[in-house]
Amino acid sequence: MTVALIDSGFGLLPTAGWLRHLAPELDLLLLLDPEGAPWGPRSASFVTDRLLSAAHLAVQRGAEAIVVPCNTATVTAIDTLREEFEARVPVIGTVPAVKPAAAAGRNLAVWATVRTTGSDYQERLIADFAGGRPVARVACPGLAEAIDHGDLDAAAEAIADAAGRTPRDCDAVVLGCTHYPLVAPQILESLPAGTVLYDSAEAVARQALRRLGRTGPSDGAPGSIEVVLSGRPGHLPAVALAYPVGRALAAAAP
Ligand code: DGN
Repeated sequence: MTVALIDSGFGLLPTAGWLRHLAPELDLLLLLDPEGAPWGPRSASFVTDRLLSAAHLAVQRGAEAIVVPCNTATVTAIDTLREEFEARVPVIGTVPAVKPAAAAGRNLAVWATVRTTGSDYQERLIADFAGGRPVARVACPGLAEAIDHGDLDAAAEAIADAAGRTPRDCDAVVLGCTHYPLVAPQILESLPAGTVLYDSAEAVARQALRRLGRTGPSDGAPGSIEVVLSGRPGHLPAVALAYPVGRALAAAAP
């Protein structure tokens, strides 16, 4: 069974890592869009077009579920994607983990791309789940791009800038962009000691397995990992190896 994961870039790696960990027998089709990245600062129609064309390719290649480990794409176009595909395959999106962070009674900041930060979707999420607590919205321009380029100096600059705009009384930061867990240690270093990070990767992987009816223990031989880059077959780009989950997935790819 093939599960497709679609993101502009390496943000799909943490969710792919969880799927591999929880259900190693699944075949994973990783669709990255280096030609169109970054999606965070783009228009809604641009992001929607890139997402739909990747999803069409995924279904042509036999994907039996479409996972979108990308908050930007989800808040922009998940309804359109569902209208087009949900009758054929389950479609699983990703939104910032505001709900579990607020349920833990924390003072939150949500770090995300410019598009997610300005979205009505994120505002509804906060209104519905933050229980009236103040939530700081912190856009992190440049951070996802720096991660995709393996440019840890540029990432450090973007992180320091976002940390400087995060209120000091926040004791939890929700990583509302799937790229950011790849630099979680650097983010934690930039924040006051004791700050807790929340991300959605494990929950999204578990939701995908539930939608596929796979709730029991895994069995069978490890599945394949295939990479497609903006419509062309490819390998996981070498800079993915800058991140532990990238190295693990590259090593697991047959
Ligand atoms: N990984 C995407 C997200 O979760 O919003 C953002 C990617 C980007 O291209 N900026």
